[in-house]
Amino acid sequence: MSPAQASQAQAAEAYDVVVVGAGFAGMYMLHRLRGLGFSARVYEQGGGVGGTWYWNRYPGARCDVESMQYSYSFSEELQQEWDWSEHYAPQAEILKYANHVADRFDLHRDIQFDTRVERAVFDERANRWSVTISDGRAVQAQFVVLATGCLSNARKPDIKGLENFKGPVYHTGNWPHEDVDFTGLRIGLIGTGSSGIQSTPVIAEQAKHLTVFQRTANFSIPARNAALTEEERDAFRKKYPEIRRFAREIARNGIYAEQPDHGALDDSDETRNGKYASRWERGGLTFMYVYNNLGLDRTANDTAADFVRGKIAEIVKDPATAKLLQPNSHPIGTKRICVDTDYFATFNRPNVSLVDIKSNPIEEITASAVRVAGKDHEVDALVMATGFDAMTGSVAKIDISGRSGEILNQKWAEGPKTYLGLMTAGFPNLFIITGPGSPSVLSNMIVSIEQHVDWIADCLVHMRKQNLATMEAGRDAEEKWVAHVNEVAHGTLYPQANSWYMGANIPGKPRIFMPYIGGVGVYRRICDEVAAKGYEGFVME
Ligand code: N01
Repeated sequence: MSPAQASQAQAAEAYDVVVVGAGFAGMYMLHRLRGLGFSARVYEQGGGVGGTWYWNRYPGARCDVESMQYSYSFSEELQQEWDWSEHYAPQAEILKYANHVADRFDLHRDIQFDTRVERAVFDERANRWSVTISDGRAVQAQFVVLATGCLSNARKPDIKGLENFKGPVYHTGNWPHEDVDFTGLRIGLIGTGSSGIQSTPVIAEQAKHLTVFQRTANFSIPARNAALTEEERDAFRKKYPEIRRFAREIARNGIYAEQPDHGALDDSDETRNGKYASRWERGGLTFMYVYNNLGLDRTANDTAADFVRGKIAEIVKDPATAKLLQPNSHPIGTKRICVDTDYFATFNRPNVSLVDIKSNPIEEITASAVRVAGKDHEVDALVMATGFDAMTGSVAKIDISGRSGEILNQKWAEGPKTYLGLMTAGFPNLFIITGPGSPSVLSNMIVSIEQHVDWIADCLVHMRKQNLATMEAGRDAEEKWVAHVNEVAHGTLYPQANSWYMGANIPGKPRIFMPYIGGVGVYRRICDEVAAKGYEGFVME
């Protein structure tokens, strides 16, 4: 290196850690790093913190995990002082909470907004990452943490003629920041996952007419959302130590709830249906926890699926519409179960219609209509509730080059490979928060985020103490972990669904069950044991 180059290199902006993304993962990572004395810079493509809650502003957007649990646990003061207004907080309130956290812990000063990370290249001689950001600069860092989110790469489907549509086209995952008023308009909504199911009843109340285009009918459980009383909040707060410990160590999915102790077929039909009915009345994701084998045994699963199909038939007055809304293509729970407010009842409204695009796919979108089976459904605006390139989509948008110039997108072309979901071999000092191969999207995300951030933080402290320059996943450990993740998944019913967990919603994406389904408690113990054994399976130098 010439003296000029050396002084230029010295002048380059350098940090111990670059964090990509200022959602809940990036925010907490920054907080921990600063507390440990590491220099860190966060780059965030949005104009503010909050990640998924910054982008997903569609009508009816809420979390499907109760807010008292879908919240940070790392600060006792924070969890005691914040008042959630409802059991399931609306998007705006969760975003307000994210901003409150950023203010309270003074995070903004180390976050650069409206900035994408375009490229990250590992320099083997210097053991440093060179990170190119969208303003054209390259910054240096010893470590890069991808806190890019699992459902952050919104996907507009490739439907013939979409570019010819004259009205506005919205995507639920990238909703405008200003109010969108559907009053007096005819709206076409494509997609019936969680986003479509949450937005349908709200749009129906405003629109002159709403036409829902359904490819796959989905299971949905009523949320039974309600305001939280001060007594309920108090009771929760007093119980937080137990709730948080349970969520981290015992619950499979990081949610404090009663755990089932027997299978669906162990009960009589009458008892079983009584239990389903009481869960249905209670509402929420925990519908699936009534028995311990609903995700494992198809016959057991069918009993729960039949119950929900029966409820749909009870709610929806037109038998043909009810039949279309009854899911039959996958076992219940193997696609993310939805949680709704009045979704099925919305189809009883005179201004709502359902169009089956499974038997007759959309032929074309014209300037003013969606054409199905030769019929033009006239619409003024389109809402795409068509989901995300999940788990790997946002990582893939960054051009990442590791040891010997290996390209991450090429390495993952046949499916993502990681060790513990935290690192991928050949890419030293690059961590992923809630990456593929970890419980991630199968869990209460904040529980998984905190676990990963704490594990990474401990690891960086260990490296600093031991004066280690690099850490990376060992190839053998990675192969074994990938095989284990697959084996566990294939012991369940999950791979039977064409879900985004499987990459099945993206044409050409490899069909691999991406998250680790072993449960957050089990997974945490594995990660802790690996660390206790001197980061077994990782190569540290
Ligand atoms: O996306 P999805 P989402 N033509 O992928 C359809 C979380 N989340 O945004 O099933 C026609 O689930 C697609 O049809 P099919 C939650 O984890 C949470 O709703 O592929 N249709 C499907 O119906 C959730 O699981 C909350 O046949 C097309 C829909 O679009 C995840 O985010 C709220 C199509 C996409 O459903 C994703 O949910 C919202 C095409 N070309 C989201 N392409 C809560 O916390 C896709 N579809 C409550």
